[in-house]
Amino acid sequence: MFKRLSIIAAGVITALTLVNPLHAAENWRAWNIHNDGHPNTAAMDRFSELVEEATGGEVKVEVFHGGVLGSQPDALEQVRLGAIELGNFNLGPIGPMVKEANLVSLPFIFKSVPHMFRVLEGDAGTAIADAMAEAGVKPLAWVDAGARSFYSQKEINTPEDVEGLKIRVMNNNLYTSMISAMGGNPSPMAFAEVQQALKTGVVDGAENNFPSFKNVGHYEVTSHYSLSEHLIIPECICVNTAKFDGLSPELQDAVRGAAEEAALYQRELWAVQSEQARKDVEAAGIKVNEIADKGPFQEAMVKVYDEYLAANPDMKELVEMAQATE
Ligand code: GTR
Repeated sequence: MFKRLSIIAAGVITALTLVNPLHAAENWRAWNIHNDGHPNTAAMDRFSELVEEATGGEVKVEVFHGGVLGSQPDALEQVRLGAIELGNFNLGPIGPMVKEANLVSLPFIFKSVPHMFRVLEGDAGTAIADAMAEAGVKPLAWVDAGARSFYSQKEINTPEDVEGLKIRVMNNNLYTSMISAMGGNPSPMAFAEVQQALKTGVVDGAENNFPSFKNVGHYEVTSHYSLSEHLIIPECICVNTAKFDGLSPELQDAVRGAAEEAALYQRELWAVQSEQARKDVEAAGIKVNEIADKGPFQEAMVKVYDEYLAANPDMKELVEMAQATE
């Protein structure tokens, strides 16, 4: 009896599979930490449209904005495990799970955003992408996140100005070392908690780019943004490796193409909107100060590099590759 039923069931499933060309439709969920008004939110929405178009609806991506699917480290773990398929991730919190990705979290490793992209497009970028894919978080395209600078109630011009300040950092030991090397007190914390922590004085300052500084209201609870530009950290549109590898080669190309196009769109939006975010926070009363000489900040980081490379000698090659990239 059971055997007959299962033969019938198998027959029905086979028939459905043949008749229904949509049997393989993939419905993917994507994590995005940002809200409306941030360039990455618009770019991720565009990505979702592009994927649907390019795959003829065989792959659909629903983007969840505002970090509602969890904090960044949690969401990364979920993508790694395949519980969430995709995300727009910052490479900072990827460092603790993928050693190679930590290259981008070394302060002042990149001379500029274009330099950062040139490194990513070279062998160092390939090594990072391969290691990420191996860990289950495969980058489909790289996204701009500008440079990160300090903000607090105090103008910062030298590393000594950071001394004694409690500064929120993302979850990565390189950032705690970076703040400690300036005599500050690092406080790793989820992005969603930072505004309240700044407001109540749990931390004295934080560091980020202009769009994030503006989008989640950090500028409402600080007064100075000091252009230290100590970190230039790229972001990715990243997918669970197994899910991506499970697609046909045609669908893989379509999804990758959509991510590349969305990333180019993001870079255009970023250029315009990060300028605008700066103007907006200045109009709201934030004092933005240039730092004439970043040399002392870079000198303070020598210790961070030395300790990091002593503990991770296998990262020397990637560091040298980045430094040798024109
Ligand atoms: C933003 C970045 C987010 C998140 C955040 C943070 O600039 O886009 O992914 O990393 O910074 O500071 O936690």
